Amino acid sequence: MKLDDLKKNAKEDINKATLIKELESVRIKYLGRKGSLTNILHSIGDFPKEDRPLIGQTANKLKREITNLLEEKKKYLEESRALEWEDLSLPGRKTSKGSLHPLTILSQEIIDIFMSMGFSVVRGPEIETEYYNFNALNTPEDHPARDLHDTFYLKDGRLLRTHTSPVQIRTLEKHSPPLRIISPGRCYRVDTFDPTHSPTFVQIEGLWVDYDVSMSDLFGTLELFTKKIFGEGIRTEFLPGYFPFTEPSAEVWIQCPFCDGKGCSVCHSGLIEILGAGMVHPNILKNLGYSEFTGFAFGLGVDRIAMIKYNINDIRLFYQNDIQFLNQFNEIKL
Ligand code: FA5
Repeated sequence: MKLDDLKKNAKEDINKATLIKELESVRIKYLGRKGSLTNILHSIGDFPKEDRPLIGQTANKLKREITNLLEEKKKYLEESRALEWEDLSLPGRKTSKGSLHPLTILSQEIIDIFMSMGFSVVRGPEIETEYYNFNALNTPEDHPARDLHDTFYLKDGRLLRTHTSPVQIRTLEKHSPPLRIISPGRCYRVDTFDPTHSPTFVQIEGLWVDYDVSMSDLFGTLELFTKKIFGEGIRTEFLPGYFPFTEPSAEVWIQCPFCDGKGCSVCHSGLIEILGAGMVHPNILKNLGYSEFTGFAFGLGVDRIAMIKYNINDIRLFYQNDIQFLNQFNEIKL
């Protein structure tokens, strides 16, 4: 066969091939051990001596050409086969649905409850100065209450806030009463992990300052809040408390859902403390120039409320990022 004819036939065969196995047959036909081009290359010695170099060169060039065409076609067939296999009618792959963290979900629910009572939301920094975290809140350096609020200090003397109460001062410095605010955010303390304590936790501060706000307004507001968040049947205890920045002070404790108030390894006493509160200390209002006003404040622990509401007996679960635990909150809609 003439090389020109062989070239033409090989090109036609390559063009016609629609499957990779057909292409392989074409390769064998021309370039295999007994292929027609291989035969020509093997029989060069049979040609007259003077023709051999030209025939050899042309045949080798043709071999390269056919090899390249075969490669190109193979690539093309592989790519189109990949497309063929993509069955667009198949249902899409299911992506797993994420969810908001339970503490975020609950914070939002609590914010909504207080907003419905006319509170607006303000935010404060997590890195605080000693002044706002302690001194401005009637807690000077040698005050014993500081022992309960040991925290993490930065080299420059600032600290990770131990509660959201500094926002009370920051707000009153900027805005004069009457005002009603809540302030959600993360807090830090050198508290060892146990079922109800974590070194980092979420609080929501509340502050209501007006001309004649009283302790009964505080109780009414918090009672309405606990009923909205836990339901009408919840047993709430208002117990006396102590905070340097409120006078008088109170704490709200909720019956432990894990032992029905009998006492267990989570609560020890049958009750779980969810918040601290009280009437804003007159010194604080006086220092800010608002002596004619009264007010109440509270700081509630979102983690503890989440434990009770979602029946979670260990606060650590909120901070372990266990996907199975977090997935349970997928269905809770804000
Ligand atoms: C305070 O932090 C006060 N700032 C609250 C306050 C605000 C009082 C305004 C008066 C006026 P206390 O240390 O009790 O108070 O903390 C309040 C709530 O935060 C607790 O009831 C608890 O629910 C939560 N809490 C405190 N420490 C932790 C902790 N280590 N882990 C989880 N929750 C905590």
